[in-house]
Order: sequence, then C-alpha cells, then structure tokens
Amino acid sequence: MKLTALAAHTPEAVRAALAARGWDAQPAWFAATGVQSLVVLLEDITAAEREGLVRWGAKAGTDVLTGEGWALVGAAASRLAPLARPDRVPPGLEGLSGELGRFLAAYADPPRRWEIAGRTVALDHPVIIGVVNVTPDSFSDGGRFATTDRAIAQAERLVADGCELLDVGGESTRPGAAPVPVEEEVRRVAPVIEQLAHRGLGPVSVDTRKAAVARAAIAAGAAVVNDVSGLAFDPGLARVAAAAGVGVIVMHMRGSPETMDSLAVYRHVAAEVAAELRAVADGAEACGVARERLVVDPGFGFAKTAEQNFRLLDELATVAGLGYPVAVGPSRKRFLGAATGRPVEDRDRATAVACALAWQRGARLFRVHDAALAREALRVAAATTTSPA
Ligand code: PMM
Repeated sequence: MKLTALAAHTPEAVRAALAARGWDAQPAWFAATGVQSLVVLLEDITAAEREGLVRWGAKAGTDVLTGEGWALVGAAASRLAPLARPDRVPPGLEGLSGELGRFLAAYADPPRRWEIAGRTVALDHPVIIGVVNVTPDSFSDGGRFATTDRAIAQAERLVADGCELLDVGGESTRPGAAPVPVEEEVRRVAPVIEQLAHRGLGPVSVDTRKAAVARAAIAAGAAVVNDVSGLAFDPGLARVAAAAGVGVIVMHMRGSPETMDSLAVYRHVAAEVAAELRAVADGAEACGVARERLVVDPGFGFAKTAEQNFRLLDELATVAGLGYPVAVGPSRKRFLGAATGRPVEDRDRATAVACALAWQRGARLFRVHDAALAREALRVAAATTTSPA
C-alpha cells in the first residue's frame, strides 16, 4: 500500500490526482469541488434545528459542534449539498436550505466578472487598483501628488505597471484625519478624473464617502465609487451610484476615521466583518445597486488592531463566502509595519506578500500604491491557481 497526502486547502490536488488517472477536466473539477471539505457556522437556529443537525450529522458521518442557538458543521461540499435542496433536506431543517444553497452556489461558481459603468472587469486574474491620492495629508504618500499634473504622472506610471483601475481620492481617511468639505473634495478630484478620462487612462474609481462628490466624479468620468464608510456616512451615495450604473466597492469599517480605533472590539473578527459587510451589501442592493456591480472589501486598518488585520487576512475566505468579488487594500498599512518593523515608505514588499496571501484566500482586486511589486507577487500567486474547467 502506498499513501500520498494531498493538499486540502483547495480542490486543486484532488483535481490533479483524478486528471492523472485519466479523468476528463470537467468531471475531475466537479468531483474535486465536491470532495473539498467546508466548514460553516450556522447561527440563529432553533433548538429543533440544532437537534436535527446533530441527528443528520451522526447519520451522514460529519462533524457537528453545537451550542445555544448555533451549530458548526464540517463536511465535504457534496455532503452539505442535500441540506441545500428542498427535495432532499431532512424534515425540520427546511429553514436552513435557502442560506446554505446561496453559499454553496457561490462556492461552486464564484463571481468571475465585475460590471462597472461602460465595461466588464474580468476576475480570472488579479486586478490591480492603483492609488492616486489627491490629498495634501495622505499618510502614505504625504501629498506628493497633490497637483493635477503630478496625479496624472502617477496614474501613467500605475497603468504602465499593470493597474486596471485608478482610485482617485481627495479625502484622507487615516486614523484621526479631519473631514474635508464637499466643495474642496470635488475641487481636488474632479479635474484629475476629467484629465484621466480625457487621456484614456483608467477606468477610474472615486474614493469618497459623499454622494455629492460621487455625483461630480461620475460626471467627470468615474466608472466606480469606492466608499470606505460602507455607505454609512452618506445615505444618499448608494442611490447616486445605482442611478448612474457605476461599480461600487463597499468597505468595512466601524465609526469614522476619528472614532474607529476605539471600535476595534471583536469576538471573531472575520465572522463579524463578513456579517457587517453583508448587511452593507444588502443595503446597497435595496437602494438599487445591481449585485453584479458590487465588490466588498474587509477594510484592512479600519477599526482593526494589527492582530485583527492578520486574523482577517488569514480568514479572508469568510468574506469571499459572501459571494461578492473581494477587494483588499493592505497597502503600506500600520499592521504591515507591526510585523516587519518597516516605516510606511518601506512597506511595498510587505504589501506585495499580503496581496499574494489574499489572492490565495479568494481576493481578486488589490488596491496598492506600488503596482510593480504587487504585480510580481500576484503573478506568482496566480500561477499556482489553475482555472476551473
Ligand atoms: N484604504 C484607504 C483608502 N481607501 N479603499 C478601499 N476600498 N480599501 C482600503 O483598504 C482603503 C481604501 C487608506 O489608505 P490610503 O490613505 O493610503 O489611500
């Protein structure tokens, strides 16, 4: 007898083992995703559902850990699938089918495209978003690109280095940063966005929390709105984005840049961030933003301690499990300094590593200041992933 341990963090190893034994690509991929072990935490369940799950687990030979109002189920995807099918689910567990079905559908067929104004962004490869800060006080590049000319030059460099989207922001969101009045923010971002659109650089996203700024930026040519407040700062922003048909990145944070550091209190950071992001995404859809236009971002550095940022990075699959494309913005942030001891101007290597780890855990869009290094790291990471058949 010969035993070989197969890698179990993705379906790739099982697919390869089956392909090596003559299976065709498509059945091999289907079987591999079915064998893949998944763990789901089901909360807000009744006592009867909890007991039903324990009985089902004993019969199905799967692990079910439970407590008051919750159950944690670890099973191969193919074992979970019957629970998601109304015609196969055991009596008493019907109430779980809808949510499980949505999760398994997204697991089997993750989003492969992102619709933004006027075009489709393919997500079968790492998509790099280049940061163009037009702020005099950004923590990471200190306002070096504060004039339009400098912003354009930076944008040209970012595009040459492989960026597929340029994120123009006129308000610093570093901890404790002071808010910028609408007129001033528009004065900073609109001319830059207009110039970028005029020169065919982009598409462009606008990094703003304000509906009025988003409106002006869209009029100037922005195809995406990137809101670090997760639509909490200005309730009008989602409707502006919905009416314009732009892409929307909703980022997780708590409170505001002034207050967020005091709100970094979690019992399980990845689960709570995902739940809060889901509520934001639901709110965006309720305001008319089409699901295929939404991207979620866990908000590294926003209302999280260094340790929480690393937990969140490792458990990013929980955010990807929401079924929306995932963007991350670890670029030059404090938590990377905490691990490396490097100052802000020397964190691009750490950023590139964080991006590569995030790709492996399901992120598809990467907001960075230095695109060349991130691109190299992401090319290596992406080369380990084969496309599903
Ligand atoms: N981080 C910053 C600003 N905007 N947007 C998204 N979607 N995700 C982020 O992580 C994010 C962001 C803060 O960084 P900066 O001041 O260097 O731009």
